[in-house]
Amino acid sequence: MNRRDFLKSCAAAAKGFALSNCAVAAAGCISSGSSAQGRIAQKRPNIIFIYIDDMGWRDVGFMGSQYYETPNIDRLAGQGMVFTNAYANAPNCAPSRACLLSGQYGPRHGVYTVNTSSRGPSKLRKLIPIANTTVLDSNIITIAEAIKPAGYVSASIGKWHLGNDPQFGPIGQGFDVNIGGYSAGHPVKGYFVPYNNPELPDGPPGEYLTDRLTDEALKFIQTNKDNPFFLYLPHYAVHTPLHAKQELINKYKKKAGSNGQNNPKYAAMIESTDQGVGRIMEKLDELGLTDNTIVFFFSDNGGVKGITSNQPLRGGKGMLYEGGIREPMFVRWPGRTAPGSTCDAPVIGIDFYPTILEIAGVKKPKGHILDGQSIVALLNKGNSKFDIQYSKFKKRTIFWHFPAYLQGKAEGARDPHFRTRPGAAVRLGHFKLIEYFEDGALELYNLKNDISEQNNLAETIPEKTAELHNLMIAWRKKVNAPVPTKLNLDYNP
Ligand SMILES: [Ca+2]
Repeated sequence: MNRRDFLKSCAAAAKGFALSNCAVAAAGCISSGSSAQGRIAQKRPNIIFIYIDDMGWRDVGFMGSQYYETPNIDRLAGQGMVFTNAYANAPNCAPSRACLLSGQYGPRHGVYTVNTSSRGPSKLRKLIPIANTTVLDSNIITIAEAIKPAGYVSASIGKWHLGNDPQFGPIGQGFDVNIGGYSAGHPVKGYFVPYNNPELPDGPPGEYLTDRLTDEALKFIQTNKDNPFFLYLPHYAVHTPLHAKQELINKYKKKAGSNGQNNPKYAAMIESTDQGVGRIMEKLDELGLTDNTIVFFFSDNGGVKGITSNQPLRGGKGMLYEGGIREPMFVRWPGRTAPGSTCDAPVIGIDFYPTILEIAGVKKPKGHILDGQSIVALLNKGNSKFDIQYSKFKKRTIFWHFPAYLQGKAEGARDPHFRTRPGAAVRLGHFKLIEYFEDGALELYNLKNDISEQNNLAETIPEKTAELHNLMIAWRKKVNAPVPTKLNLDYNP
């Protein structure tokens, strides 16, 4: 079923006809036209997905930062379950978002990187990389479209980075509200008014973008307090440019750095983001929505080397090493996630789509491929399904496919010219294999005792290397993942 047919069948369901394709689990699936319907619909939990841009694994207090101050985020994390092995689907922005919103691995939609896949000096690129797609195909049924038949009103407030409305922006992709989302991957004029954002009218002089997005989120929650809502809140923060409020910058200038984290402007941006999270939680409390609202917290790729430190992880944004893809992540679901609980099972961006479907009580849209798995059964350790699911997640393979060049010199990278050359990665259990397409080189790491990926075991444990490489090759076949093989005639290192 394509997207148009899916939406048509949902419209039919809304009128009370064939419900099967939309899988409405209970009555009251369409948002409240009356207070009685509203009460029924409110049984479905609200979903808030806080998605920080470029935030590294250790950039929050609950993950051990001693420099950045995130008391609100930490409190929220402490009321939920923290996932210590959570991954972005890619080491940079657009592909991670495309995977999250579609529930599909990169080769299904072709969004592999940001802008062109041919970044960096041509003479240093041995291969012609796979062409990149910069918009998410509008025929793909996004999370917002999938849960709409259950009565969810959805908003995307913040960065989109996958094309423009009316077709490829949030509205084109099924959100009811779009505030600030278009093709840009960062605030083009900066974080203070004027924003020059076609989807965000400027506020008063001095207004700060992170605060404004929080204000908009509060308004959306207030407006939709009586019906189930899905608030996708992809903050522009903490992506560059590093613009922050002066009083916060001054505060961090006086504070000693720790563990390689010492940038006052970046710290100030993180604190403004944290204040926004605090205000959203206050709003939920004020409206009595806390118990019926599930909050996700996640980032789209690793912290940027030179701005923050991802220690003890190797590398940062743009790399397939852990520093580029491992993210701070938690879920708070009152009554479900035990306060202070943690989970070390690897989870990845494509898992959120099926997770949100399960929360919303909606079946997978017919014909839509989902590459991830719902993490709902992992959220409650007392759940009878927990042990089975936990063991499944610990044993499953997850993949990254990055057939593109990302320029830039950065500590932790494999070579001095590129953060990443075309390559791929797979994780199974504690082992992770990285393959480089230019020369076929393989790196195998045991993350259990080498989280910093310093000890390449590819030749020490050839049978494990072969096992993971074969899994990667089989997966590429399954998802039609293109591998660059054409030589670049300009290559002259
Ligand atoms: Ca990013």
